[in-house]
Amino acid sequence: MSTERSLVLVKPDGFQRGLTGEVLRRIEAKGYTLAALAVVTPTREQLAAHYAEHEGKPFYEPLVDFMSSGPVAAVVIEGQDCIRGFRSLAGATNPTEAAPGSIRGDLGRDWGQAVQQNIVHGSDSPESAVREIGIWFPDL
Ligand code: IDP
Repeated sequence: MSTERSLVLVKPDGFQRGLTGEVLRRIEAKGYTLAALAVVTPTREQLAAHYAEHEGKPFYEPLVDFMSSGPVAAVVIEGQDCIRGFRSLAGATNPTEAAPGSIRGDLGRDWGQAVQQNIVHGSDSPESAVREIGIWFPDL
């Protein structure tokens, strides 16, 4: 167990629905702290870097369209094992399958769109976290 940082995004669906405060509340209630916070409308270049591992997949273009459709809240959180911990708070990728109690399970909707509009992103490994924090907060 170690203190680490993770990159969290409140995606355009969550931001537009006014769920940013609820996501931040759950992060803070869990005991993680906020190291950086910004509201930005992502550029396609930023998203290409962020989602490089998914390039070529069927949901990639719809995902970039969706993520560039409006503002997101970009957040760096800090805390013990917060990378795995936030993934657990977020729940499974598909909101229909996400466990009740998780952000996606409680608040996410699944209308069978080309892309899952699942409210939040969280880094999936220490390497991803460092890479993603560099994309969203180059000065941090
Ligand atoms: P994660 O966000 O739970 O880590 P990833 O597999 O990294 O999931 O996928 C990134 C994002 O791409 C997901 O959060 C979701 O918005 C979208 N996505 C992933 N897989 C699919 C799919 O099979 N269909 C539609 N959208 C998907």
